[in-house]
Amino acid sequence: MDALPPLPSPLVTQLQRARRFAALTGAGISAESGVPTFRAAQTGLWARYRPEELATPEAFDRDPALVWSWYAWRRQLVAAATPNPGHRALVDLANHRPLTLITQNVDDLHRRAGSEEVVELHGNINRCRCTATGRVVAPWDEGETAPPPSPWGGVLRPDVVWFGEALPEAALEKALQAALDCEVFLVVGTSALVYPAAALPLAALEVGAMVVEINPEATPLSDRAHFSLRGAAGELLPQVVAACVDASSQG
Ligand code: BV8
Repeated sequence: MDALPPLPSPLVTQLQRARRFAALTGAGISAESGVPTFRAAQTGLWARYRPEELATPEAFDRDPALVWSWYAWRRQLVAAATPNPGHRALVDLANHRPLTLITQNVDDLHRRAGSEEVVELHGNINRCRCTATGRVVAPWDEGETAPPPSPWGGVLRPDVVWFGEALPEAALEKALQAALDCEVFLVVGTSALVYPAAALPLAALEVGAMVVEINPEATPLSDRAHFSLRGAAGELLPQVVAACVDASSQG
């Protein structure tokens, strides 16, 4: 891998000074682990569906077996994936600085990388919940091609937040508090299109935090962020974290 260009000196200076960090991650941080991003073309069977058409209560009500199979396919993908240097860099940052790690991802890769506290805004694909009682169930018989019956009446559904569903209140409150309290808000691998998650870096900007975006492509946040670094999370995040924790790092 070619040597990365140095980070802008003003960014390094501020990263070295900062003591309170928050990070919001999206599907892009898991791309280098081989997990397709939410909007990248779905492969094979799923090429003809858009995620927004499957990740909804209406889709589940209309065709529970189709939606259940989509999640079973994604669970297999995620189980075969391993955390990458981007996930591990955030573990390293949390070992040196106070960090609130907020993720939109449901793939559990932050926890598998070693992050102990992860604010899961959109749930977790490795949990299910009962449609009748909301009680969480794990594990369950994955051999089903349709949602298995739950022990409490109703059937099982993935314990994730679908479009049109409210986010878990406690998680959203904790994420907003972190956005308002942090000095540096890292925004990694998200298209910054889905709300209310996409509002978090805007809240951080409002209170004067330094917002740093890491993404190979521009997003609606790019022009508002103090720094928008074009590149892959697996490459840039270790470099940014090294600047945060290594006082001797040269900018
Ligand atoms: C809500 C979990 C209100 C499921 C997800 C009309 C009707 C109803 C709601 C709405 C509406 N219009 C707008 C809304 C609000 C809606 C919304 O924002 N829609 C968008 C599309 C406009 N939001 C909601 O519905 C939310 N709920 O508003 O409820 C409410 C309140 C009270 C009571 C009742 C209701 C719920 C939103 C959550 C939906 N669930 N996921 C599942 O995973 O199956 S969203 C899903 O997409 C992801 O979780 C993620 O959050 C989101 C965005 O995806 P990203 O993570 O950003 O990934 P994406 O593929 O988009 O982008 C990847 C990025 O990575 C790219 O920028 C790419 O360049 C970059 N990248 C690629 N490789 C790399 C990389 N970056 C770094 N390194 C790399 N190597």
